[in-house]
Amino acid sequence: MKYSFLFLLLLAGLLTGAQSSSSMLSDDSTRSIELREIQVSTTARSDRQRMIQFYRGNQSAGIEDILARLPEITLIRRGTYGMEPAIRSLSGGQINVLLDGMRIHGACTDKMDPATIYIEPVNLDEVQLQTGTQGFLYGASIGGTVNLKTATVPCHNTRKINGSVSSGYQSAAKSFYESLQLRYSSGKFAIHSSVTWRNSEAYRSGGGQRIPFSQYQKVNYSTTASYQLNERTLLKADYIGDHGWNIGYPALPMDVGYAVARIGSLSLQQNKPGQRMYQWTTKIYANQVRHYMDDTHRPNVPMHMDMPGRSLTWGLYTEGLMKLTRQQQVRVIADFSSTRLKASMTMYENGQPPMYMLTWPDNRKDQGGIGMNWKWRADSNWTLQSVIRMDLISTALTSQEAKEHIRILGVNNAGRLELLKNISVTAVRKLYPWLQSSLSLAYAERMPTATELYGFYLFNAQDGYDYLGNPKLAPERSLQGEWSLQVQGKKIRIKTSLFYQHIRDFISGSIDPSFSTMTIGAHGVKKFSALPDAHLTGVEASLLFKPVAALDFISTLRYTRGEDHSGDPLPMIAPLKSTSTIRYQFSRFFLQAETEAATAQKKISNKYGEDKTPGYLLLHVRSGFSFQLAGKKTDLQYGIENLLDKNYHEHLDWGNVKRPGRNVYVLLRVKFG
Ligand SMILES: [Cu+2]
Repeated sequence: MKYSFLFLLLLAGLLTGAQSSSSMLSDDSTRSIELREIQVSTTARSDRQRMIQFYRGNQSAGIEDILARLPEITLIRRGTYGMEPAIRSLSGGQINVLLDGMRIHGACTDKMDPATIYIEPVNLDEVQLQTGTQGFLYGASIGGTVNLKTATVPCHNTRKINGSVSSGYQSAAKSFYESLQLRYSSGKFAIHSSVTWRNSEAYRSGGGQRIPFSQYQKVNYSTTASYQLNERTLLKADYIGDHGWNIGYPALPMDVGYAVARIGSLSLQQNKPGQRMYQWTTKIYANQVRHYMDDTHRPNVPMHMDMPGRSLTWGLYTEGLMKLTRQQQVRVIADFSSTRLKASMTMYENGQPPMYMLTWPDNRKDQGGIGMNWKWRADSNWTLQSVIRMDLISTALTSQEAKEHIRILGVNNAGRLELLKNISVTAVRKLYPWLQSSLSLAYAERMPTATELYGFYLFNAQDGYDYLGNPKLAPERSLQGEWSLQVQGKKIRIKTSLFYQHIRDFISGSIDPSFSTMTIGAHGVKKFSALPDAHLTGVEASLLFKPVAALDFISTLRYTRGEDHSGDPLPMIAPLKSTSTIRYQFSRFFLQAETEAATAQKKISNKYGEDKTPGYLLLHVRSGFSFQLAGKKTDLQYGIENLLDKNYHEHLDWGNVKRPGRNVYVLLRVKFG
């Protein structure tokens, strides 16, 4: 019975797919947080809009602070900057991190540069987050997708330059934040540019100790130009440049001397191009990341090393949303991308000639896929949804030198060709007008990463082992389910989700005594291999309560457990964490108080060298108001984070490096034009 139902769903999905149609991205299982400032508040305030202030508590904060507030996301921290996002404890190659639908591969073998660092919150429009059961529409993944959507500027015939200038200061790291935004539009043409500069010194942790090598400096600039070809068609060109230098990573043995990313794209957006088509976007893009690690500022370096890396990606996709019937819609996507990676290490030992080797032997990954999200509102109480994705992925070593490196691992032909299949079905049932239940089931696969396939003596500072790739690794496969309940009242919304995930051929490093270490002081060599299985179970809950117009209360909670086949806890699993915010808004003034609490994490991975992490409770207060300054609309925001100056670290913080202590911040923004 169950199976025939599933089969019917699949069949229906395939049939509608042939006609190319799909479902809205903003469905129940997608969490998207709009961050754009509301210019004119003609629309009713939605829950999502009510969350805006919560997610952007501190206007000078980076993307990472916004992501950290999503209950589904945890961040693996190796430095103040460049924290690596994880969705429900899955990270790296298990999830997709996209910028406006574009793939970007970091150029650092030590994961210092996740793609999230290239978007400044001033340019961010929306964080689209899809968890495991539906998160593979844009690419094979077992853990989901985070897509950071940047703001677009509508074409108006204003012929006036407008924009804003912001300036901020934070006391814990004596950091400065300066940002300028400019917009211009004349009829069919619009242009939007921004530049942001951040300069942060080594911060002080709770109790007042300075954390060495926690400083960073960066400049990010972006330009978006759009031209209205006709009433329904917009041609858009985007460019983002990001330069970072002197970026410290206190939990790693090296810092970043210089890192640069160049990200460009050209897209064609059609609004209602056909009777049944809502929108169609076609985009071609290319990006390049260069990354130079530096250990020259570190004391007592046994052997100085140069470690440059680079990545080059280009790709294209076409994506559309169509309405099949009054009850059915379908989103379809076809995409291709190609990524080239290379990273090397040169070691300088006193009195010896320099030693050179590849850490990411030159490699290429080509990926092409098609995906579809079909949604059927069967009646007023039932909605059914199916996401299907197929990817053909080929990887290869691209130089003779690279092949010679990998031959040391005992593999002659390291090229791979894989067909990856991802599918999910979701049923949403309205039980009462105020109560909705949703159940999702999915099968997903993901390709091993370049590091897992071809990594060559990559030192992991967390467990102290040199890691070797394994070109023969099978794709990870996952069976997962998610059940959510949502209560929706006039003044209250409560959502809870339970999820379970069973991963086969779980990729993990295991000690290989047949290799000797390269890094001085390393405990040994681990080779990536597949554990028979691992599983993750978790719960998330959120509460939005608005008793009166001036008051908002928002609270979130999350808890995840992960174990491998032998019952040992998986590494990098955050403990129970809860955040609560109360916000009072009166006219142009607001006052906000927040708590952030985590329990101790005692379920630790000894194999991965983890230790127990104590729990903590933090308190933040924020306030702000707007006023006219010389006729310009001005916002002043200020607050104190970690008011109690708690000396703490989170379980996902490598090296137990303490987080910032009491931080007083102030931000002034003047709008003009
Ligand atoms: Cu690096």
